[in-house]
Amino acid sequence: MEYTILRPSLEGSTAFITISRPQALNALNSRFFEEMDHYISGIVADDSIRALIITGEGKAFVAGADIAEMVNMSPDEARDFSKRGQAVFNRLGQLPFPVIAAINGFALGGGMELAMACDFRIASSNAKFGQPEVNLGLIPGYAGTQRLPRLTNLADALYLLTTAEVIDAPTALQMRLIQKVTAPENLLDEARRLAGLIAAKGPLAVKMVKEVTRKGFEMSYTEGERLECDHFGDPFGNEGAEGMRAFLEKRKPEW
Ligand code: CO8
Repeated sequence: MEYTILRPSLEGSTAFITISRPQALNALNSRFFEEMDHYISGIVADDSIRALIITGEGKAFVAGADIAEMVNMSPDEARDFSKRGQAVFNRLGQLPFPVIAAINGFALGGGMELAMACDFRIASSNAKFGQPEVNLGLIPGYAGTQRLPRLTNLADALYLLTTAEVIDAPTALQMRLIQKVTAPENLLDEARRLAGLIAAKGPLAVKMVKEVTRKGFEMSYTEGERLECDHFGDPFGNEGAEGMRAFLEKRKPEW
């Protein structure tokens, strides 16, 4: 597939996607979801990739779903658009390596929902966040109503969802919506540094810790604890044995 919106690249074991439709502030349209779905299908089984970084070109990360595409949708078409977007964002979050949102500017509506579908988020100090759907008489459709209260808390989520207030990066950090704020010029290097930290760890352990944490988060505490225990033994005898031996022998592990 020829990408017209995504600009994928690879630096060693770190994959990058730059969303590049700056003339519309990278607004998410059907074509974006087709390309993203195709891209995910291509990298999901690639064992050489240890992290994916998603960023936007220009002054926006993503300024929302494409209002021009949505304006004439029927209720059924809108529901389909929502369902399709949710499915693609779920696939993104389920990739077997960490997905880092590097938020370079506006992350509004569907853009904030995309960022929330990633595993964690770093942002440049000039990034802006918000769920402005109610300004348009809409509600979020890419799981913003569900991920936001889980990432922050019910009151902060309802505050943002009902007032549509646009918040700055320090406020988003305070709400724990994002994990780190950097100077704009350092954003991608910081994302690269984090991807590098991850790439130095046990590959199977990173994959497993993501899967267990994400799956367990959807379960009761007791079920999640059981899931962790079920998987705890898996690295013994292979990657975990090497990691522990390397520690005792005061050397770097060879994964
Ligand atoms: N969709 C389509 N086009 C957009 C969008 C968008 N979300 N955001 C910006 N653009 C376009 C503008 O129309 C403009 O195009 P043109 O040059 O042709 O007029 C271009 O991008 C540049 O934008 P501005 O001139 O407005 O730039 P400013 O710097 O003045 O303002 C803002 C930047 C504040 C970000 C402003 O563009 C804005 O408010 N954008 C809309 C933000 C918004 O409301 N986002 C939420 C959209 S709804 C949504 O995301 C719902 C998600 C769930 C969908 C579920 C499926 C049904």
